[in-house]
Amino acid sequence: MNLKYLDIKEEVAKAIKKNKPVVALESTIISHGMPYPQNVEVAKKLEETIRDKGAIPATIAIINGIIKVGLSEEELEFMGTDKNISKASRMDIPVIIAKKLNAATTVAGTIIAANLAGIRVFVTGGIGGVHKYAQQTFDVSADLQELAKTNVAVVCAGPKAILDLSLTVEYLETFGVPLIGYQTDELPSFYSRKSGIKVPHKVDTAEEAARIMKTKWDLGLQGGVLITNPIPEEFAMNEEEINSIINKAIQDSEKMGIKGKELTPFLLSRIKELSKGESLKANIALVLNNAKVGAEIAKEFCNLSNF
Ligand code: PSU
Ligand code: MN
Repeated sequence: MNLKYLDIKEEVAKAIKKNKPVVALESTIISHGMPYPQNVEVAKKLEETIRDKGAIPATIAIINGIIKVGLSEEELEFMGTDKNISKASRMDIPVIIAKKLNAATTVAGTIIAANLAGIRVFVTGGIGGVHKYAQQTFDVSADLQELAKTNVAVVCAGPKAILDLSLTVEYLETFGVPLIGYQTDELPSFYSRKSGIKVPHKVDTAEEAARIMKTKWDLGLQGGVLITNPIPEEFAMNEEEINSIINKAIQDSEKMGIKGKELTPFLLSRIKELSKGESLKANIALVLNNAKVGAEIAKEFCNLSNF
């Protein structure tokens, strides 16, 4: 890897070098997942939450063609307000860098950057996955392929409920990604704690999650670990209500012919409108909750490697 493409913030680089806990955060959630000003507020609050738990946050984005690992407050603000920020998944990264452009990194993009920097834990809201009707559209997020091959653990609140959860679980199984329920037997579905789908494995503590990561990589098994942490009960949305809103949003996207990388941001913003802002509140609560768990796992993982 040519280091000229990577700029790791000093505080983050020091922590990585000393094997102190670091948690990566994505920027697509800021630039394309939430409206201003909540996006910037959440980005800052996520970093604060991780610090309060004793880990160092590293929000990741591509700015002027450089992969930045750890952003300043101004850069967070920029990612939340600038209108010319695209969305970088694996396929986009070389183009954005070569053309010296700005882009927010998706889950896949953030996993790649975290791995290059040597960060093993990454916190987000929900991952991309197999979309509903993927049998016809072939729309499967590159997030799943990245989890299959790159050694970063991702803490999320489940695949977004806009997806086909059963097909997403099948895909992860085929590609050998350990799918873990954090203190739950049931796959959480982002806005709600339920899905009716069992997770193959459950952990009760952050230490257990860290041990699974370490064991996987000690064995030379390439790829990530997906830890799904349910939204706190008090913020969970009624499943039937949110599902009917999601279906309406999907119908709207079909009518408008929205496809490819535009689809996920469109659905998230339409769901927010249709739920009168309730989905945004849930989204904020779940991602902050994931930050707490992610920081704990990062600490435990460092402890395991230090002894
Ligand atoms: N989860 C959220 N908000 C988001 C996303 C996930 O709560 O904005 C983003 C992530 O960056 C994820 C991306 O990687 O959506 C998936 O996009 P696609 O389906 O185009 O791969
Ligand atoms: Mn897609």
